[in-house]
Amino acid sequence: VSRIALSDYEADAAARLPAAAHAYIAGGAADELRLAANVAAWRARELLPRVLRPAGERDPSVEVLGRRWAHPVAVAPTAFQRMAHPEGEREMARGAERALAPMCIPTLATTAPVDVIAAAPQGEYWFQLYVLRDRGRTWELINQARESGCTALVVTVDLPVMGVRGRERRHPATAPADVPSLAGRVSGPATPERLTQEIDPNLSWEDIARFASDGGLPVLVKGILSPLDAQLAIEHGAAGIIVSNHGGRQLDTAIATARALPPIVEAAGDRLEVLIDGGIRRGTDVAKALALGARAVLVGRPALWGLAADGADGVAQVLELILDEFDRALALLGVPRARDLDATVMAP
Ligand code: FNR
Ligand code: LAC
Repeated sequence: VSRIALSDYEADAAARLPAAAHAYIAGGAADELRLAANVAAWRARELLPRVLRPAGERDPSVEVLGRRWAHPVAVAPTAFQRMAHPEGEREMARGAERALAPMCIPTLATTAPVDVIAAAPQGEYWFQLYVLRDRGRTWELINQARESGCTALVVTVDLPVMGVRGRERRHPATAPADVPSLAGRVSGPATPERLTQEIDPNLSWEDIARFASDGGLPVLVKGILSPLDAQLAIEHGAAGIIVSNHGGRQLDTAIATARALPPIVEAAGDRLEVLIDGGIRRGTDVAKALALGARAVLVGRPALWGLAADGADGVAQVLELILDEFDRALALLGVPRARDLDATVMAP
């Protein structure tokens, strides 16, 4: 019982990973203020539990994009998972499948989506799209993702350029293996900085509308912080958004996601499904996100800590830990069904 909280996996991963991989995973933008702020913003919100509401039978399931999820925690897309483990995305998929957690497969995966899914075929998969300057290739990626069995397209819109990555510059990494999405496109050392230069910095809302109408999959726009952009997402055909500041890796001092959420939920109404990530480390954080109107949450670094610490077992354990905490939170809040969480359990 040496690992009883997510922070234990963080320490374990830090001890095992080479310096460059650890810097890439743990780092944030510039002064890394957001990284801590995302976590702190969840912690700062107070809960207002109810009592004497029978909680012997609990139901953590939620509905996302018309599909029933066993619980509200998914694995966020994170690039180059072979930096964390030699089997990379395959082990991540096995761990997520075991914990019944949907996994969002990144464009910058070191394993092609079809091979990720083959490793854990019972899982639920989304594809995270970085829109490349090469639109022909971009459409190939969308079509491959759909044909492989991914059920949604998550278009990440907060990386026209990489943020100011101080830790990464001090400990330069190269991608540990080929990135099939960009096969043959990059000569010389495949650093994260170089690979992300293939991403189109001129992406616009018209592109989102095109992916939504022609991609054959529901589109979730990832990286929304302003309610004005939530409104535009509705107007351009998105099925949902992911409130995210990219885990504090892009624009330092951008708003913490827990604080960005309420006005976005209000702007979205029931026309857009709202998910969120950034700094989710405890079951109570999951409960707060749902109480504030999110359908589900994603975890980025914690899944990578589990992967680095113990492969698929570590991923499953990290997810099961946070889910056990969430289950206890439902009982202690007096709200046994996750779907019934609402603002009445949040202190003003
Ligand atoms: C990311 N993130 C990310 N997002 C994305 O859309 N595409 C990507 O390729 C990556 N790559 C990536 C690599 C690493 C190492 C990290 C830590 C993060 C962002 C990720 O999806 C998510 O938004 C954050 O990680 C959520 O914050 P937490 O859970 O890490 O605090
Ligand atoms: C990152 C990119 C690649 O955050 O999403 O490193």
